[in-house]
Amino acid sequence: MVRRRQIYEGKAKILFEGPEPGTLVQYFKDDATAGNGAKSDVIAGKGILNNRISEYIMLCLHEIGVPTHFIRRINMREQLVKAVEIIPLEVVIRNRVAGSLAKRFDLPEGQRLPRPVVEFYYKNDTLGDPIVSEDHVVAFGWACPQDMEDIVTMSMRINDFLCGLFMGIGIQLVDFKLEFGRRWDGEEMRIILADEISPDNCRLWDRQTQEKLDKDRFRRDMGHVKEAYQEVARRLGVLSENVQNGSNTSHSAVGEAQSLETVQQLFTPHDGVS
Ligand code: ADP
Ligand code: AIR
Ligand code: ASP
Repeated sequence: MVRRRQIYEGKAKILFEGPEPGTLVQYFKDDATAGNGAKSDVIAGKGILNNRISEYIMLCLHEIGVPTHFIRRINMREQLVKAVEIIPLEVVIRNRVAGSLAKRFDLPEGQRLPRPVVEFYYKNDTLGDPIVSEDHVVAFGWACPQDMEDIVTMSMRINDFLCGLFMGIGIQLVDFKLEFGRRWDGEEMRIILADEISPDNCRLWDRQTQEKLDKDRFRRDMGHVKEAYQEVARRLGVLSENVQNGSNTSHSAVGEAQSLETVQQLFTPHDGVS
């Protein structure tokens, strides 16, 4: 087992130095937080599910020509990614009213927006990630107008693709958050998609029942958080064989959750990293 230098520990993930220059290992924890850490808990198995779900989505996006940081999954909790200089923005794309948008304009959650809405939040926990305009972004030097055009174009493309992907598995993509970063190839700079795409940063509602299948279950104390994430992974077809069928003969969500806990205990940071 090789121990690598830890670069950063965030609320949901840890970044380690990668095996080659310009790479990082992204380790998915089971920690869940809301309100920038005001509320926190551990959801056993969440990291494994998010690692898988994000891998699948990043690979699909690569297929349609969206540049991403994803290189390959290393093990149950880790993936190898290209190191980027993160643009300190949370880019939120909304198809329906929910969450902070519902609060800000006192609108009912679920209302369809006539066109997708893109918002930018300054990524700063101390300030509570305040919403910012493109003018703030440019004036404060976080990104230039060309960067912003690239970010919006990529975000809309990702939204179009993901809406279709989730529609195909009976899920409405209500909204989601993206992060982008800069990557240099000699003199040339390219903006690529970074971080993760998972139920931690998407609102996913069952199309038929409107059941929430995302982190709002944790934020709003609704329970069955892990089961909801598992349902997303199951519908995407990324729940591994041992998790779906394993030693556990029960195919209920709870049965799967239990076998998942067993599986995840086998993995610690860096198992399998060569
Ligand atoms: P937070 O920092 O908000 O607590 P996480 O726990 O998810 O969030 O930590 C992951 C951190 O790694 C985030 O700050 C994110 O911006 C950063 N990050 C994601 N992908 C990359 C990458 N390819 N290169 C460098 N940093 C990245
Ligand atoms: N998000 C924003 N900051 C962190 C995250 N995960 C995501 C939420 C939601 C979308 O961005 O998961 O999908 C909009 O969040 P809100 O709270 O602004 O309505
Ligand atoms: N990502 C933020 C946190 O972990 C906000 C959220 O997801 O609700 O606290």
